Parts: sequence; structure tokens; C-alpha cells
Amino acid sequence: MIYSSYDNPGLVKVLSFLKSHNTEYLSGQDLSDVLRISRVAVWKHIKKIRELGYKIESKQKLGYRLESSTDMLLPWEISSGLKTKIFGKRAYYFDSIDSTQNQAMKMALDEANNGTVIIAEKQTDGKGRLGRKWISPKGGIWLSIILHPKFDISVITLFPIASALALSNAIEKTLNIKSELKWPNDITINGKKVAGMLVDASLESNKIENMVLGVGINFDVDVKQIEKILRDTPNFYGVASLSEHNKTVKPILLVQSFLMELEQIYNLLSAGDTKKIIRGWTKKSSTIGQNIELTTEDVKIKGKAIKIDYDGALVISENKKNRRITSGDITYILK
Ligand code: BT5
Repeated sequence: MIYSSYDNPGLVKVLSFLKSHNTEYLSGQDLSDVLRISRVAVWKHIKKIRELGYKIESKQKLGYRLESSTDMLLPWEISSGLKTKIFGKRAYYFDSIDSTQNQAMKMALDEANNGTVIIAEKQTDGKGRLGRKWISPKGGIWLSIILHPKFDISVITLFPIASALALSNAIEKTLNIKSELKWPNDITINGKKVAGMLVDASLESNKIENMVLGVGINFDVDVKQIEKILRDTPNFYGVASLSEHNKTVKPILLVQSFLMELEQIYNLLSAGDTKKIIRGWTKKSSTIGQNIELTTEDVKIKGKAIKIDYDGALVISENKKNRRITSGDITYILK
């Protein structure tokens, strides 16, 4: 099942009208008259809206009333009332997909898709960095955003770090949950991973042609089950789910808040204002000041994490010498 922002204009019209009049009952005839569609069409749309998980009460002689919204992250729910200029104005929803990242990368060539969101209920082949697996059952938020950035290639490595800050801010604002940022791209709660970021970019002659940000958020997942699958995988250090801390907020609110925070941070990056991002990240970071062991594809370094640089590189003091590292995984050495 796939839905896009362009599908179902009739359904969206009926739904919007029900939403804006949810304190009263509207008869099929009212809806047909106001929206200028046949009564049969109204009935078909109501049936479909219900199938999508919205609760609609119907009373004889009175008509229909929208009781509650759906939990599905449908395109029109993402864009509805979204206060961004570009991000999330277009969206595609998949009930199941191999990886939203693969799909987004295919669509990224088209400049018109700048800001488009691909979101899935579950992924059958979710990807982490360096070809790793990302476990993506139903209950999580798995999305990719297509971007045609204007910022300089020298700060591209800061982008996933900045995105993690945006998501952590959104989690705090909508769910009132405090999270930590673990270099490079992880978000943790009490030291366990609740979200991860991944950037795939297409570069040409030292310019960013297009870029896809992949974001995996454990919104309401079975932590124990995922931990069982992951125990022996690289960069595994425990799994957290937002639902362990707050069960009352709908996932759509987090998605929208994230898109707003991300657009703001993206605008800062585009304006070259990286200092604000670095300050914000450092404040929420669990990494800076820690004794760490950092593993990259070819080296292992032990030292103290000092700061992140203008491009997101981690500066580590090793035997009193500072080293700049741009990628890798870290573990904290607790003394
Ligand atoms: C990441 O990689 O953290 C990037 C995750 C990006 C996932 C999103 S979902 C939407 C989009 N579409 C995709 O196909 N991917 C993106 P990395 O830092 O390399 O971490 C990978 C490691 O995290 C794995 O080796 C596991 O140990 C662990 N892991 C896998 N699934 C997890 C989960 N659901 N929760 C917590 N940890 C997980």
C-alpha cells in the first residue's frame, strides 16, 4: 500500500471538513452539498477513511463525526498544518518497503523532490551506516528526506550531527523526554540507542548534487525483541523506545516537530552559522569530556573526547596530542 500527497484529493477534502467540524455531526447530504461531490462518493470516502484507522462516529438522522485521528503517518497528515517552507510538503507513505533510503535515493535526482519525505510503517531491509542492518518493525518511525542542499561540501559531515540535534529537540518539545547525543549520529536515553541517522550523498566535482537523510526512531517498539536480534552487531549498546517514557503523544506530532526543527537547523547550516549548531549539540552531548575508545575502519584510538570541530569531526586528546576524527564508532570507558 502506497499513498502520496497527490492521491485521494476527494478523501482529503472530506477528511479536512470532518476535522474542522469535529464537534458536530454532518450528514452525507451536507458533505455532498458543501464539497460538491455525490453522496455515493461521500460514502466511499468515509468507508476508506475508516479503513485508514480514523474513528468516525455515525448517528442515524444526524450524520458523521470524526472522533479520533489515525496512527498511520499518512502524507496529508504530515503536511497538514506543517509550518515549514520545504521539508515535508510532499510525502510518500509505504506500509512496507525494503528501505526508505533506497526509495529516496532513486527519487533524489529530481530537483522537484527537494524536501520530500519517504516514510514507512516497517522496513524489510533497513540500513545503518557502513552496510549495517537497521531493525525496523511496525511501531517505529522510519523516514528519509530528500535534499538538494545549498551549503558547502566542507560541512556535509556536520549535517547528520545537526540532524540528531534537531530530533533531540523535537523529542523534548513534543514528548517532554530528555535525550543525549552520542557522537557521531546517535540519540540515546539513559545510554541506550533510541534513534540513528544516516546520510547518503551524491557528489559531483566537489559539489553536493543531492543528499538523503535517513532517520530511524524507536517510537513504540519491543526493545527486548530488538536487543535479542542485535546483541552481536557492530555499534550495539542497548535499545530504547520512546514509548517507555511517554505513551500519550501521537507519532505524527513528533514527525512534524522534527521537520520544523530540521528545517531551522538546515537553514543555519546554509547560512554558515555552524557555531550555534555545535554549541547546541555539545550541550546535549554525552560524549564530550568522556574517556572513549574510538574504532574506525582502520584504527583504534583511546583518549578523551575534547570537542567537535566546525565540520562535526571529533577532537580527541590521545597521549596529550589532539587528533581529529571524522567517522567511526565510540564506546565510553567508565573509570
Ligand atoms: C544508524 O547506523 O544508526 C543509522 C540508522 C538509520 C535508519 C534509518 S530508518 C529510515 C532510513 N531507511 C533506512 O534503510 N535507514 C534509515 P549505525 O550508527 O551504523 O548503527 C547501526 C547499529 O545500530 C546496528 O549495527 C545495530 O547494532 C544498531 N541497531 C540496529 N537497529 C536498531 C534499532 N532499531 N534500535 C537501536 N539500535 C539499532
